[in-house]
Amino acid sequence: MIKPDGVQRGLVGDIVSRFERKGYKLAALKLYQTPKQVAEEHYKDLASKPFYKDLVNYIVSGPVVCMVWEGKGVVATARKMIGATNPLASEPGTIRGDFAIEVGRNVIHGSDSPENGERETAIWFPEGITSWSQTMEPWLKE
Ligand code: RTP
Repeated sequence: MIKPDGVQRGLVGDIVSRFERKGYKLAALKLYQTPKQVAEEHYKDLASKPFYKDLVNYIVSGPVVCMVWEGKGVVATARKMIGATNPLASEPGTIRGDFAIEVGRNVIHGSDSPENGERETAIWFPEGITSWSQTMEPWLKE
């Protein structure tokens, strides 16, 4: 999920492009104004943290871009591409390392396990996602 700061700052294209160029397949994408209860459900494991309220307010402060990416090792590799939670600890070349300074404005969320990827897909895409499996061939040749 590209968080509201990433959308407002015009980073959507760059971020999508990084995952595309890596070779991952975009399975779902939408611009979405998050209802408060969706943000609370997504971050319910952090409900006892002192920053939880600010985090929920941040996520609902503007539209986010929800995405599902597919491919070999995508969850672990996406975490590497995203970088450490605190952008000051993120390596240059990662999304947070390149674009962020504040932990509370760290541009992007990525699922931390395949199981949480499934859980979060159900939260953010309750309408379901349609997988597509065409080869490149029909898009290159008439
Ligand atoms: P995310 O879920 O967004 O990918 O982040 P994460 O796994 O790297 O980090 P997590 O510990 O799950 O925290 C979720 C989000 O909460 C905000 N946060 N603020 N003020 C703080 O100390 C603090 N710590 C975490 C960040 O936006 C973080 O991404």
